[in-house]
Amino acid sequence: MNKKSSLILALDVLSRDEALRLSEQLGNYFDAIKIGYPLILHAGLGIVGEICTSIPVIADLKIADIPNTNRLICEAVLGAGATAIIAQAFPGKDSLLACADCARDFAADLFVVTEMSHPGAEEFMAPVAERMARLAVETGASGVVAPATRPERIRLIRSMIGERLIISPGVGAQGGSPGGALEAGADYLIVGRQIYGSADPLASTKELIESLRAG
Ligand code: BMP
Repeated sequence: MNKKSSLILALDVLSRDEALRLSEQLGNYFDAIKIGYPLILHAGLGIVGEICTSIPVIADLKIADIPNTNRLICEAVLGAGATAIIAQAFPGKDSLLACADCARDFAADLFVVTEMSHPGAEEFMAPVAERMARLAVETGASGVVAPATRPERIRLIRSMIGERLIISPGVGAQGGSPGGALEAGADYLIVGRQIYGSADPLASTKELIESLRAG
C-alpha cells in the first residue's frame, strides 16, 4: 500500500454499480479500499477483481475459523485479487498462521484485529487485546486493526508491535477523531459512512484530507 493520504475507504455499500462509481470517483484520494461482507454478499466475489484493477483491495472478512477453513477463505479472496486480508486472532495461533501462510503465498498483507472500535468490544476483546497484538507479531502479520475510538489503546498497541502497520477504523460515524488516531500511532484511517453516506462523497473526502493537513 502506497501512503498518499493515509486513508482507507470502507466501501460498505450494497450495489455493484454504486461501489464501482465510488471507487472510480474517489480512488485517487485513498490508499486502499476495504471491502467486507455487505458488498461481497450483495455484489459477489467478482467485485474484488473489478475494484482491484485500480486500487489495492483489503478483504475484510474478519476470518475466524479453523486453520483449514481459514486457508480456503484466504485463497478464495486473495485469488480474486485482494492484496490484503483481515483476520481475527481469537481462534488461536494455528488459525492465524494459516492466514499468514496464505498471505505469504500470495505476497499479500495480513492485518489482525486486536480490539474493535464499537462499545461492545470492551466486553470480551479489550481485556485480551494485548495478547492479540502479540500474536499478530508472532505470526508475522503486516499489521493490526486498532480502534480510533480509543486512541490510548492505539498508543499501547503501537508500543508493542514496532514498525508493523496500524489501520484504524472508528472515525467519523463512530465518533473517533482522525487526528487523534494518527497522533496516537495509527498509520492509516479507515473511513466509511462519513464518505459514502454523505450527500457529496467527493467533497467529504476533500474536506477530510484538508482537515488532516491543517492538523
Ligand atoms: P464506518 O466509518 O462507516 O463506521 O465504517 C467502519 C468500517 O470499519 C466498517 O467496515 C466496519 O466493519 C470496520 N471496522 C470497524 O468499524 N471497527 C473495527 O474494530 C473493525 C472494523 O473492521
